[in-house]
Amino acid sequence: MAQFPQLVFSGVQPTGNFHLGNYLGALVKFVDLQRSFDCVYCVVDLHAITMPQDPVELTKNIREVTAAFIASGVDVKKNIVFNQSQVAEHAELAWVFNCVARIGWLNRMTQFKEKAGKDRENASVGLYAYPTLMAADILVYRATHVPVGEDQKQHLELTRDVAQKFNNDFSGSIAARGHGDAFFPLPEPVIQGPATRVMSLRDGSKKMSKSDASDYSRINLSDDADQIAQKFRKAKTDPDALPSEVAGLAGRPEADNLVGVFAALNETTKEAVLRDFGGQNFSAFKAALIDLAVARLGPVGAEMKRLQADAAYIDGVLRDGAQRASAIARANMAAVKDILGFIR
Ligand code: AQP
Repeated sequence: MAQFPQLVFSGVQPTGNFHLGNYLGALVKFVDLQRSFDCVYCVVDLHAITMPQDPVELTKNIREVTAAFIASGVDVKKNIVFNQSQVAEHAELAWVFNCVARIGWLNRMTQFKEKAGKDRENASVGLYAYPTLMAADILVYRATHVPVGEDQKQHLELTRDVAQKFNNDFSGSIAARGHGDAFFPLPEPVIQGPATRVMSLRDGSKKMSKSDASDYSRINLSDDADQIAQKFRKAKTDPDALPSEVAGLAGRPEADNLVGVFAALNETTKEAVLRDFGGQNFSAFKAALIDLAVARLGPVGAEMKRLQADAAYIDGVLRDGAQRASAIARANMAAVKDILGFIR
């Protein structure tokens, strides 16, 4: 298959309650990857409206996610940072992909089943087509690497299927226009580290989530030191001491989750954490976890607040990013139109 220049793309929904799972599952990797790759980081506001949104809150949340990117260390000069709705080619390519993807593929998507719940007939068409828009987000830049949490693995697989089917269906036209044997790369998910799936602090079997009704289930990036401490202190655990080896975490989802969070925040492994804390009870471990979390997240939250107070700056970052993103997306979309046989 053709070689593609390496490019990272990832997106975060501006749906409020930006939390520790989003931070460790996505943002920390965004910052790591910018050292070795060109990166495009997007606030996916078109995805946000697949569920009901209050317009005033949505505007605030777009700025909150952008502030979280910058406060976490994403370099907005080196990388492209923008909100999705400013680059029309995302929606345009998503339509093409709606005609490439098969209904059977979308019917298998577990996120739709979870979010639509029992009232499936009343879910928006956009929620159902979410994965084809996500495929367009990535492929409109012909991105090769996508840092995400584990929950997005299935959507990434669908993105690869869409890319492959497009390349197959239009192989003659792709070759005739000088693109070799493939127009789209098959993007690789980047899912690694001890916190690819951070779980709820109230229930170790549920993902930490923005939409959980209980604020005690998650650490928000906007939480202050007292809130972080209180939430970890109240976090569900079990009566046993911590094990000395990772195998001892099996069947103990809450303990496993807190050890994983500690390891990710401390940039180490679960093995190393258990070497230090094995045999200790949770109160000692939680005290150390609180100190670590406050030291690591406190400055990020404070910087987010400072940035959010300057809406003009954030909006300027997004506008500048959108112009740079548009230049790439427009060229790729023009090539897609030629491949499809559209007149332009
Ligand atoms: N619990 C998590 N652990 C690790 N990574 C996570 N991500 C989300 N939750 C966790 C990753 O964060 C990135 C941005 O996610 P998104 O904004 O697209 O979010 P989402 O999946 O809608 O976030 P939530 O909290 O799960 O929202 P709701 O409650 O609406 O379902 C992605 O890379 C995602 O993998």
